[in-house]
Amino acid sequence: MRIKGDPEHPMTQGYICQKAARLNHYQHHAERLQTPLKRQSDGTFSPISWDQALTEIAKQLKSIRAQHGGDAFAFVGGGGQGNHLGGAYGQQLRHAMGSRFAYSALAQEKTQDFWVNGRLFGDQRCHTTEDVEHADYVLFIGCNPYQSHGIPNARDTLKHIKNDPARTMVVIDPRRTETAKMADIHLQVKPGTDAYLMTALLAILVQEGLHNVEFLKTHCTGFESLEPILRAVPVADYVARCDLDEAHVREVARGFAGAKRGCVRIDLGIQQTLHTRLNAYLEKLLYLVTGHFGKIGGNNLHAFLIPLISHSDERPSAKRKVKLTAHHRMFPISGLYPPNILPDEIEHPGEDRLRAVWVDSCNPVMTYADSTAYARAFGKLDLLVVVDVTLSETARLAHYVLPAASQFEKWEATGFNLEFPTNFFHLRRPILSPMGDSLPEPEIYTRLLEKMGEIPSHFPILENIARFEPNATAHNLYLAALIGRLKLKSDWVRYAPSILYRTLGPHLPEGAAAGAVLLPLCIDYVSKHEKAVRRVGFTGNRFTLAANLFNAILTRHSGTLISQHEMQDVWSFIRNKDGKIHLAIDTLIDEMGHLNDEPSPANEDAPFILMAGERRAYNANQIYRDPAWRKVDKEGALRMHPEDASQLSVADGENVRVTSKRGAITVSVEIDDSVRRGMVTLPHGYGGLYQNQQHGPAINRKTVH
Ligand SMILES: Nc1nc2c(c(=O)[nH]1)N[C@H]1C(S)=C(S)[C@@H](COP(=O)(O)OP(=O)(O)OC[C@H]3O[C@@H](n4cnc5c(=O)[nH]c(N)nc54)[C@H](O)[C@@H]3O)O[C@H]1N2
Ligand SMILES: Nc1nc2c(c(=O)[nH]1)N[C@H]1C(S)=C(S)[C@@H](COP(=O)(O)OP(=O)(O)OC[C@H]3O[C@@H](n4cnc5c(=O)[nH]c(N)nc54)[C@H](O)[C@@H]3O)O[C@H]1N2
Ligand SMILES: [Mo]
Repeated sequence: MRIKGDPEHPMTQGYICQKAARLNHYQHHAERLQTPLKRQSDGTFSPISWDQALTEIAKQLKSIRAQHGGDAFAFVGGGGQGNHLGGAYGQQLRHAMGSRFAYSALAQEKTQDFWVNGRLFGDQRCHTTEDVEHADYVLFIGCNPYQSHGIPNARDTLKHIKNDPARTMVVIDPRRTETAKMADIHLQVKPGTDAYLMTALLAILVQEGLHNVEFLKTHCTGFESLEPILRAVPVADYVARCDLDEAHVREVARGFAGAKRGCVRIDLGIQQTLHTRLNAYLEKLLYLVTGHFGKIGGNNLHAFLIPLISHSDERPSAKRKVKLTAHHRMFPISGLYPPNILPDEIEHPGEDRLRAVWVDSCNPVMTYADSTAYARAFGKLDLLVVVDVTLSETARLAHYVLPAASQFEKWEATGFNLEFPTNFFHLRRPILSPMGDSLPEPEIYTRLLEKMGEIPSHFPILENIARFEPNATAHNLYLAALIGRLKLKSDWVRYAPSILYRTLGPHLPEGAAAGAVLLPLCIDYVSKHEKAVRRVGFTGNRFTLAANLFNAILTRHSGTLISQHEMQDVWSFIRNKDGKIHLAIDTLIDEMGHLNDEPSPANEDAPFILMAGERRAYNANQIYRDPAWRKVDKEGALRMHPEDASQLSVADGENVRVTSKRGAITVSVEIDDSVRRGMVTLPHGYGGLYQNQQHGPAINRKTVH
């Protein structure tokens, strides 16, 4: 009937973002999938039963595995925005196939960041977070939290900073965004030049002696490799590249260094542009060189319950086997391969090409770069299966489409719990029954593994024990039996989620079977963060503490705090043996020192820089299908500065053609003086088909490569 925030939620206290408030449009519309579909030879889809679908798919997967080996298979996606619980179940299929190829959008936007974390902190899972809420000096670089909500309770948090004269908000963005309008200082940087700007900021810090010598000495190694390069940076030249005023840049460097509690928040504006890997390094150096790390209001490492990524160091060593892709010879970062190479890996002429792709919770044909290449490559696969709630553009190309229950219709959770020092978890319960024959992912993958013969349909010992141990706070006997079974049958370790789901799951309260996979994660969490878990009120001995945490997650329907760390715990999260942050990343220091040798990108043929993927009031990646939810900006207009528009004699609302090296699309213009001159912006998440009509620009079809 209506969606409201939950005041009982321990983190949000009832704050919700504009997308959440309209979630009904995502799950309640005319194009929800209701049954499994099989593509016929004439290209149309026929509804089939789950049994037929999974039997046929299992047979084909096994035959591909037998003939070509597991690496002919890739798993793509596996958890989007807010639906990460299914991911744990989905990855089992990749293990069953014996494939190492996991592709996801994370490897399009964030793996350079994870890679740098690996070098600095010793493990790619050392993920950093920012305590904007308590900072008195915040640098927002290439992000617009007012619209995208990348920080908790974004609009309230921004308002507090704005209204407090003692706190300073700096926004570095080529557009005067909704966030920039609330800022004390807006550096309207030229798009793509952030590496110059951040290097200049660091150079000013070092050249003016504003760096935190004590912090660098106590907590870091390698500053001596960085320092001479920064001392030599010609600040004025670098700032000129960014088309900014040097005095403003110096003011920001000094303000940030002098702040008591400073932090940096970044996102796509520096992650999907030029120099992305160097950018990841530089933004981290900003808070490390000033010592705004490991304290309230600073940047920190944090604990997490669901491990969304793994650690995969690409450097060859005796212990490590790195699986390179067949065509691009690309290594994984955090266990993930980058989507941009996927079409080539499928179209690769060798015997070792990809032949089967499984897509879950993502829509590569729309969201990964170069839609045309995706559509062409997917057409060459022996098997394409898509698990989705709707007949997405990717699903339209699939051999089989499997209908997932929506996030209102199943137990779900996000793994984006990236808070420090206090962290939370929210297992959301279903409030509606699955539409039609749709099923939650845990059920889909478990049935498929059974069909493939990877796991039996019954585990008598475990089922019996689970039945006789109904008290959810004490799973000791069950766990002992599970560990015993897995020791005897080590092949099953990789299927632990489905085994827990089938055996313990049915005995969990309110049908929360899908939550069974959280039990081992709680045990792991408690073993790593026992004191922090106790600090938020959990009790119990070595065995029951984790069960109590698990039980609270299952039963506290508004979510629960799971841990509260002390600030100094941050240092124990660092994985380098010496406990220090290793600042010297030679390749990046070299790149930083040579930025000035790079020619400015030539733009004679293309006078405009396109930002292809802005977050706005009415986009939500490719998740909302029915355009009826958009009250304004229905067409996803191209934003253009008034002087640029008048030079081109274009009026507001008029159609223009946007042409890039790749091709062209027609879009309508919105004249808007918040964009820089010479820059135009298009929104992400439009261009999808609904009732066979395209709504707004499909940006990855023509404009991006
Ligand atoms: N409303 C809405 N919210 C969303 C999403 C959505 O689709 N809609 N998607 C979610 C997802 S998956 C993500 S990853 C986040 C992304 O969240 P954000 O990164 O905050 O959002 P964007 O609008 O993509 O980009 C941020 C800013 O980068 C600026 N920018 C562009 N080029 C440059 C540049 O060269 N330098 C600098 N410094 N800035 C630049 C843009 O003007 C923009 O204001 O949002 C999440 N939240
Ligand atoms: N040009 C350009 N391209 C971009 C971006 C950009 O800014 N510009 N942004 C990039 C970024 S940051 C991201 S994160 C990606 C996002 O792109 P993707 O990773 O492809 O994710 P979504 O667009 O969120 O697509 C989610 C799909 O999951 C389906 N879905 C929703 N709920 C469920 C569920 O419970 N189960 C299942 N099985 N499916 C479900 C939806 O129907 C939808 O088809 O796009 C990237 N692509
Ligand atoms: Mo994203």
